[in-house]
Amino acid sequence: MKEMNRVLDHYNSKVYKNRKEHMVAVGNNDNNNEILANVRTIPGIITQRGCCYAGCKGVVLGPIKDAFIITHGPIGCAYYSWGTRRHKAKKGEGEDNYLQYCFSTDLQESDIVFGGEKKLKQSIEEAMDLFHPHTIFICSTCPVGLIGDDIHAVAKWAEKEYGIKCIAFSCEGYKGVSQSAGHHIANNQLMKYVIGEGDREITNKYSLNLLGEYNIGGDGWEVERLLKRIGYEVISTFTGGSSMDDLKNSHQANLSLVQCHRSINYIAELIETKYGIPWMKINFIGVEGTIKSLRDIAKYFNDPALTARTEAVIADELDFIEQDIEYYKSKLKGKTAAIYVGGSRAHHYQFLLNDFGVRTILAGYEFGHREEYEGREVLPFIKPDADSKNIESITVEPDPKKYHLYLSEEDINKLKEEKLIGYYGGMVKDMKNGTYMVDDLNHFETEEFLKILKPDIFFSGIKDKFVAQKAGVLSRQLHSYDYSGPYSCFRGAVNFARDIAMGIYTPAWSYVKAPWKAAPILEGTVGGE
Ligand code: CFN
Ligand code: HCA
Repeated sequence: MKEMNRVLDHYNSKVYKNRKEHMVAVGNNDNNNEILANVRTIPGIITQRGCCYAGCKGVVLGPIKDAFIITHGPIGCAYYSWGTRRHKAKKGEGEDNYLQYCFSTDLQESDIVFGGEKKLKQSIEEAMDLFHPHTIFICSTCPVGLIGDDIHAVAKWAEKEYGIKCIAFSCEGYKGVSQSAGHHIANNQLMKYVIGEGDREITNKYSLNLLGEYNIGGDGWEVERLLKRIGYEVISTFTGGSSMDDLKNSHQANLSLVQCHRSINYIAELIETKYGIPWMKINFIGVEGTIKSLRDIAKYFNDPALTARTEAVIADELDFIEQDIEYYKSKLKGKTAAIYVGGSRAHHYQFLLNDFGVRTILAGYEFGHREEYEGREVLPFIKPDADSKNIESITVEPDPKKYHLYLSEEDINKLKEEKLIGYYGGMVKDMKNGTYMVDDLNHFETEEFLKILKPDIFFSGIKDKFVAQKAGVLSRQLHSYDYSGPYSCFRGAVNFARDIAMGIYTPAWSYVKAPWKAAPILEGTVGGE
């Protein structure tokens, strides 16, 4: 608590009051660990958050390999959302892959004054001439919303003119308070215009959608490799490495798995409502998490042969990494970490750190909602025709609203008694007393917390990486994995541990001295009151 107050004490009273509500001293507050989240950042504070356009174009749409995405706006927006996120994709037989390209209308001042629709049409003509894409996405940036270009009309024109699919996304950067709004906009359009359009023949009765997996550093490929070994078929991954055709066929899967809940839970729920495909929350970050997830999926399908294969693959994968895990545990045990990432990794990666005995002492999301911090009461998924005996400990998170479709009041009470209705999600339940949760951590607070808490590693993104390194604290990027990965599943855990061990034990640290250790520093009050 006192550490938190030392950071807050620098603020004027107004900022103090606001930022205090975004911080929780876990187990040491009168507020039941409640936190303020998903609200706008105080203007002037250097936040790490992205914008609505980044969430729509960069996060959800960007990884779809054969959609030709035009950023309607300044070139800087297009460039920001291109390349750095490290979502990977392989070009399949006869497929396109535009991931290495960055397409933009490059709006100039005169376009802002006279309107940009003409330029957008020209860009589409040029795209058709040079690349002949079957799908074009148009993504708006802030100025487009301000000048009022009708991108949806242009999309309709393109569909008619060229007989292609052209979808417009009104994801102007200023909408919402973070990238989270952009996830919604992207997903809603995919639901409306893409999902359900495919008619691929699917024979495997263990077919899956992998939702909220963007194949950063190859994570999705590693998950898929594992699932395939067991006998599953991944129909679509939203959206890492997927083609439009994969997404169009996602309505044919038997079950959807949700890795990043924050960016995609709405799609899982919509697919369930529209096509009756249930969904299950899983987590393939961390060895223990991966084992539990594989077992939960097997439980859902409830086939002894599949369960046996699951156990055999788990044993084999564990055998493969066992020595490395023991080695890295010996190197990392007892170290401390701070994690500050978008909307789900700040929680998921705590499990992976636990696997190696690394304690998380500070964690927060850029844009997680309260449920990602505090969790919410959830009910196990019940198949409409299932009786309650089959549900056991399946960790699934359905929409509680729909629960009553499947269960009687009596059943609900029985489940409550058996404690099968539990608390799901929420990082707070996995954080030890005496640690801190901070929402929308800014540059100033980052520096202060690093000074006070002195973690061995700070996991975050490119915007604050150098704040940490200049403070003499090892930084690893948990958005892009710097240049590494995959970090998912069993083998990814070893890659992760190797990267941290290399960072901690590099002799380079003997050449770095934090500025405040080398010379006196001036201290002042932020916001000046
Ligand atoms: S890949 Fe995901 S896992 S989608 Fe989301 S909430 Fe971002 S781009 Mo950066 S790394 Fe991050 Fe999550 Fe889901 Fe990535 S923690 S901030 S919008 N995110
Ligand atoms: C985004 C994308 C981002 C940024 C990463 C970072 C990503 O929010 O626009 O700040 O290092 O993962 O690429 O989250």
